Amino acid sequence: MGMNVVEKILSEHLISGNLVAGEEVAIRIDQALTQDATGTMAYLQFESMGIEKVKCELAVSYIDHNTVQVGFENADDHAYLRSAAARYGAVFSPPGNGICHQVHLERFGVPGKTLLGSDSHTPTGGGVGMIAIGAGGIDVAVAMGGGAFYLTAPKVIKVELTGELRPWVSAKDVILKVLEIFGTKGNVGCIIEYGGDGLKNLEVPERATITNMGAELGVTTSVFPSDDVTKKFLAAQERGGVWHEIVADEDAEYAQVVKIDLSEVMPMAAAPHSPGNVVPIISLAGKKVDQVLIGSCTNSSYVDLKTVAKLLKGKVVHPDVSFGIAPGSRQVLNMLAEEGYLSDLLSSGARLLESACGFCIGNSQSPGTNAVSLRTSNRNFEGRSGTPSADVYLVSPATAALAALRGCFVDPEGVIDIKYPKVKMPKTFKIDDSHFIGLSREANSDVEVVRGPNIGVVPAGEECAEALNGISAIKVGDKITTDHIMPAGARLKYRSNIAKYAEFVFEGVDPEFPGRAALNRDAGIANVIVAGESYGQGSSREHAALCPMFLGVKVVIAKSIERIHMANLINFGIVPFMFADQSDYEKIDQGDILKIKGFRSAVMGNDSVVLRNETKGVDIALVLNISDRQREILLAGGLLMYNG
Ligand code: MIC
Ligand code: SF4
Repeated sequence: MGMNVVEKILSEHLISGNLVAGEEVAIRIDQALTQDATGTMAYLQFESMGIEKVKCELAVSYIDHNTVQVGFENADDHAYLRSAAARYGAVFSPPGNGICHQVHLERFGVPGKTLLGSDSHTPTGGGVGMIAIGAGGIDVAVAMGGGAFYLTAPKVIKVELTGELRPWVSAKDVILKVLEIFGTKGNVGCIIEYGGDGLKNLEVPERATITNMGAELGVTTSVFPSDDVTKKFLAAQERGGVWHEIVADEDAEYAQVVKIDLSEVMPMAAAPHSPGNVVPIISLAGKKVDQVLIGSCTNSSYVDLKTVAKLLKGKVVHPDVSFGIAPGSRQVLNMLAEEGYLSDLLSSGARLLESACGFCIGNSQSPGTNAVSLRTSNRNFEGRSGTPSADVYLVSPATAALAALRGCFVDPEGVIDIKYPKVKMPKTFKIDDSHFIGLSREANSDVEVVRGPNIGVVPAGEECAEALNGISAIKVGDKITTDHIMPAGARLKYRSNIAKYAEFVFEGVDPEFPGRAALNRDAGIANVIVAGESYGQGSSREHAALCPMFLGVKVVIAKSIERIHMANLINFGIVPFMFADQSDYEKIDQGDILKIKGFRSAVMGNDSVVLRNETKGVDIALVLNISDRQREILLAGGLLMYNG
């Protein structure tokens, strides 16, 4: 039987288990990526494992999230990460180099390799034919130490692309179409593999936009084959030597095949407040816009920004619009500058933002009260921009540029006075690796790791207790994202300081939660989080498990939990139960006393799980659908304790 691209790469990396959808398998990781917001914890955990040096082929430590540096904390984090990279043999990408996913694609991505990154948009690497997966920092730390990564063997879904995109329609519209088809929930345990004739019409940066925002589907990752288009991209990055072909066999099988004719895709937007809330741009035409921001790891490539520059050349953006651009990398910014496109953008009224996550993570450029903001990024969760009342729409760079010009949503297909500039890929990119530190990847045990006052310690987990004596400390609804659980933006600077960061758990949902939870914890009562569907959507930030653990959360009971968050909960000893019958969600209110007699034994898998709601006098059946290895981790009180 023939193999698809996913099977080809995974089978070459398989350490244990069978590649049968739904089974737990362990794979070897070739490359690891961290960014500063999750990287400090990842490196602190790496250090606490007592590993002397990075053992996978390549680890790159990027600084791209916390670059605002209000106060000493961010700079302390940077110094810690820079010294830790030198000490343990990782490559360090300093602030200014660009957004991790864009830079990794340009300079380090290799077809057929596995990449594990402590960031949910790591699947961007699927654009060059990698199996690139987002995970919690501790899983990445284990991989950097040469350990395996455990995942559920995926169900592989083929998205077959035919035809060619029309003018004004771009890769962003394709992934929005995919989101419209699959939605943001219910795709756990799947990998999307793109194929079909239409592939030849999609360049690598376009492919990367598609795999990047595949994260919003909740799939494990997305991947494109490595073909002539990939070869051309790598050659243009002067890395042609790493290319080899990886395409699906003719008789490869898939769990499901979905067809998309690229010529039928229309300009789209994800409307507030979910990337899955997809509508055609034409339905928004005329709606007033206050802010337009172009950038983020989804749409900040050279071609993206050049398209915008060509559209805006010689014109001035609407006076009511605040317009910002954040080129994804130093390479992109330098090329735009050298070729004059940056000047076109600046003359049009663009505010040049740092080549970093910036507005996307909500640590700058928050829109005004009730403002309408158009962004080319990948997430528009309520409040993520820093302004809870703002309406954020996710769109393509071309759609964003037109809105900046006219001050309102414009249906591009109705535009007659501006011609769509079809920008070609450059034959060569501007290569300058001089700003990376430690490309030799040699560890140096003489380097002293710098630990400023913002660098905390990793809190220890506690062994699983015999019985659960708990309280429903908070009850939340469906689609609670990690941004709800652990806000980023202004709070990002506390990522290395768990005790401080824990003061902001559920800040935008229920600011009283941390105080209440800490009181329960100190009284010896276990905190339980009760949630609806798709709990923990979004980011890979393990702080969304680590900080609740610090506040004494022992159990989450939900209708469903997203993949990365589920793994993070287990890694920090929080038991992720599901309702056996989803309607039992109604039988628990906040403040109810909850008990499980044989808690430890239930975690072991010996007993069925019955939760007693003492306040309501009812029993509720729960399920714990995890592997034996995960049960052991929970019993030990988390992965660090399990690894000893
Ligand atoms: C995000 O886009 O939400 C982030 C910030 O990049 C996160 C990582 C983090 O929280 O540090 C992600 O996507 O994993
Ligand atoms: Fe950075 Fe935004 Fe990409 Fe996350 S989604 S890595 S915050 S640019």
